[in-house]
Amino acid sequence: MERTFAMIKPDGVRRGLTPEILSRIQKKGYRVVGLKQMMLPRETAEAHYGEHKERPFFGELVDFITGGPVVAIALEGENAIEGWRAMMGATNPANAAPGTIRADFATSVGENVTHGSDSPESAQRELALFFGNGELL
Ligand code: ABT
Ligand code: MG
Repeated sequence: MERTFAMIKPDGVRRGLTPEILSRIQKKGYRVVGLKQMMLPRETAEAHYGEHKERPFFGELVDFITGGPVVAIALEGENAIEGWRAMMGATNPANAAPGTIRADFATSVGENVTHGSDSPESAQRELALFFGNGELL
């Protein structure tokens, strides 16, 4: 069993995709062990995307992710980190495989509907950033 951090980004929430995405998670069989809709404080967003601090798109990225409510989700399941990334598809929707969330719904690299941790280290770091002690089942 593995845990990962998933997030529905502001574009996904704004477009009413939350039920569709939760439905896909449920059909896949992952257990939702944490769930909340929230506005991201700027400090949390900057910490979350810390690895991209020096990239030219960092400011835009933080503006986007703090620009509306997100849905933070903690998932548990076998191979959940890779499995959830596979369900999302490639970062750039133009390269995302058919049937993935990004192929079906994302409009651009910057607004790509969902997030998923990319390694066990990221998953642990991001779960701790978004969920406090006692918030996870
Ligand atoms: P995240 O789930 O947001 O981390 O996306 P993913 O891991 O698939 O992709 P990475 B490489 O981590 O991108 C993080 C965010 O930065 C955006 N981005 C990325 C750009 O806007 N331009 C770029 O050239 C690149 C490489 C896409 C991701 N986010 N959002 N939202
Ligand atoms: Mg990433």
